[in-house]
Amino acid sequence: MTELPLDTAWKLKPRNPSLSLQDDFRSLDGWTPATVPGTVQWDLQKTGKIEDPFYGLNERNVQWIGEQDWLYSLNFQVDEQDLQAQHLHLDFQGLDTLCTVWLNGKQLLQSENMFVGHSVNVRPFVEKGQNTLHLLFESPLKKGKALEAQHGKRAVWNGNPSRVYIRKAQYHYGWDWGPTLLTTGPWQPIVLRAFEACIEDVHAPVEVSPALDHALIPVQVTLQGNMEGQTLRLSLLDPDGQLVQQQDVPAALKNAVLFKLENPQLWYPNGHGAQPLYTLQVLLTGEEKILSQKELNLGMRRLRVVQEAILGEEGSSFTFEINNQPIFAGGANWIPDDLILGRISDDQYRRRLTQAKDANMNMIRVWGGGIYEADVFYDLCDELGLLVWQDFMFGCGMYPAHPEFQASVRQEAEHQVRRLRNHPSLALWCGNNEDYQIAQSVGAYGPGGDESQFDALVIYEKLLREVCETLNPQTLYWPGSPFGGTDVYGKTVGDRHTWEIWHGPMAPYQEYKNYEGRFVSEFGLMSAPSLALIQQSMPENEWYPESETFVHHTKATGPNGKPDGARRLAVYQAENLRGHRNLEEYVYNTQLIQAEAMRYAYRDFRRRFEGPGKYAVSGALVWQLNDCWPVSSWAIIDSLEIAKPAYYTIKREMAPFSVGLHLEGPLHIWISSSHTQSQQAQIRLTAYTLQGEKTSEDLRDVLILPGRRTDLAPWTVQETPLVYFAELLIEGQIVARSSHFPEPYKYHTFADPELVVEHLENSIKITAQKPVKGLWLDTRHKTDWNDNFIDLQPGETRILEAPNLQGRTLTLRYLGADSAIEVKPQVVQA
Ligand code: BMA
Repeated sequence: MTELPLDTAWKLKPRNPSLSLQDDFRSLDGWTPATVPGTVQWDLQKTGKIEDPFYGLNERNVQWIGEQDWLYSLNFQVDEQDLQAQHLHLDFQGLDTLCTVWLNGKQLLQSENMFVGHSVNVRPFVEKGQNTLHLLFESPLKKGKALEAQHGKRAVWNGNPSRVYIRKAQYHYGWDWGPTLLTTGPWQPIVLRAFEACIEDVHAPVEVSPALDHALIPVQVTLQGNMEGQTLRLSLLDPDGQLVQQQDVPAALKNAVLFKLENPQLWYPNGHGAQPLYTLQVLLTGEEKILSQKELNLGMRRLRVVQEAILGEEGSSFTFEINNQPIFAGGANWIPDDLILGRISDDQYRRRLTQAKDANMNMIRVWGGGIYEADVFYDLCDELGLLVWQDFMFGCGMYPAHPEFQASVRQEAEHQVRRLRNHPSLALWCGNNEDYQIAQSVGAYGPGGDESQFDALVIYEKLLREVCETLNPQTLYWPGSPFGGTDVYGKTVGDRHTWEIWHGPMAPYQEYKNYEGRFVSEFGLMSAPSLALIQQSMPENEWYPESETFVHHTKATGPNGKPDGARRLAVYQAENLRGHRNLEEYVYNTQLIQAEAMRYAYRDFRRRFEGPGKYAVSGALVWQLNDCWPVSSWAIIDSLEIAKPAYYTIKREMAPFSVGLHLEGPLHIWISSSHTQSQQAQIRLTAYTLQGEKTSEDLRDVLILPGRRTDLAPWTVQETPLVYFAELLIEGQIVARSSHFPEPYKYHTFADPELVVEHLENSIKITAQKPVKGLWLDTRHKTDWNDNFIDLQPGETRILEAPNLQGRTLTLRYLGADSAIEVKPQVVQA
């Protein structure tokens, strides 16, 4: 097989409607060089024809691009040898979105779905020597509106409502954390493929026995072309690359084999064990030469989603069980890491997913308003132990279900399920994001709802289910997120999005425990991005939270469609903190509030993972891990890749051992563990006045039970208000910490902590004399701290490490500080 990527010498231009299409392609005017794969927006930016849409208010000036049609053109050469191959295909791996393709004047393809790849037999059209490809991309907005006029306007949350008619990443239409940028172009490679015979697809659904002592690996290979006299060689390599099994079969007779592995090395999610990956190599050979090959990484794991009764409670659990071990799925929702998709490098994917892993996360939800992610994303999830909750790409809308639409969705689903089904990280397929909620809100679902108004029900409950159950029956199909019970907002069955905090009634974030679900697949609280990002993405005269540009970079809107991000943030700030005096303090305050909210959320949700028979809450996925541009949002990592304080809070709450404290009368204390063994430990409790005088201390022995919560007897200390610290010790070493400062913070004046700070080469050493909360170190760059946003007790010294401090000056701030403190690098004499 030879592959010729058509990735150079392309040109593009806006369609000139005053010319016929043919004349427009023929005319020499207006063309500029184009990158393929790529998009119009990115090319125009690179060539200086538009300004960076992410800077300042520039987004407003580039809307015309999505409202207009575009042409792409390429001349390419085909030589005699390629022409002699039995099969000649042109593969369009992804076209964004409404695209008609002509080769040498003959129409090859009309594509209306960004999530589908096409492989077209071009043998009848290709000529020796020069060939010409013409692509017309029509405006998704114009086409969507035309379909809307034909089929009716539909309810949506976020973006132009015509989006539901177009199979394009829905966040491109604008979201409550993203700009509107209707990208256009061949966003995935275009490749000319010449072959005699080739491997189209390999499916290897691993089945690990209930006793975990062996695995069956049936392998099914889909072939194309002439198989006479050709051989398929299937090799299974262990995680060290050693060949463990091999089978040769004549390709014309057989395309399936079964491997059986005794005592397989088991794959576990992050924090629960290792991620050994076996390799399956498939070779198609004929006449001593390799015609085609494919390689898959396989993980040996037994995965189930258990829904069973909960002792003394209503409804049923929703627990991921891996290798017979129930786990608390702690993680995050993922949105595309950029709006310009082609810009996301493999390394960027690695950095972002590594951040998730380093925060002790074990699950990522690929949210339905984005894209089915790049292959590298899932490879990394396999490698890093991040389970994937995979939505189908429908979000916050009343989608249509007319026959052409369903046909397109079926093609998309089949394509994507085939592509992703072999990944060990793939844990669940999910029909959509919040479409059952919007249906319930318009009276088409839920108690008293008229389901005849819910057209897309046939997609979520029939079409997608059928595709998954046919192509990937090993993975659970779940119709929506959220879904379960008769009321989609119910708390006792299935998964739930908890937005009573932030949205809806704007309940205090201290109340997450009142809004739990069996699996909380969304919840979050907004904050500003890093100061560095604000300064990089706005002109200096706009560096204040009330500026037009700042508001433009806060996309949250209320039910009336008007911006409401700053307003809601102001309420949470006013309830908890004293006011900010400058932008830097504003950033800190909003980020502190977000971090505190996440402490309550993860801690209280995990607390309800109580043990066998009582997995009352089995998952917590924060909305959202990442951002796609510079914005105030719910993200815990901003688009400069800088982790916010909430990131470190989540890391602590999701650690293998975490300590929970709640002051409800006495101090309630518990430990959550994800270890599989019991552990003898000690817990040291200390209480101080706000001025830092120690009032009580207690040291207790505790046997921590595995994979669940262990409660300790409550601690009663008389004086109030007090600051409490808890340290969990194993053989004298602190393995987890927790603290409780009196709330609301705004009522209390905290003593000056009298910090002593040393900036060493790759670490910062800090000693406090008084209790200090929320101590935050900011280098204005992405810095991979082992810990940050910490609380210290009087006399305590902590060393925070980061491999990439590089002698950077940093600023330090804590709750109640009058101003930020600058810490310069210094060499400390030994
Ligand atoms: C969730 C998501 C998104 C949205 C977020 C914040 O429910 O599914 O649609 O961005 O809320 O409002």
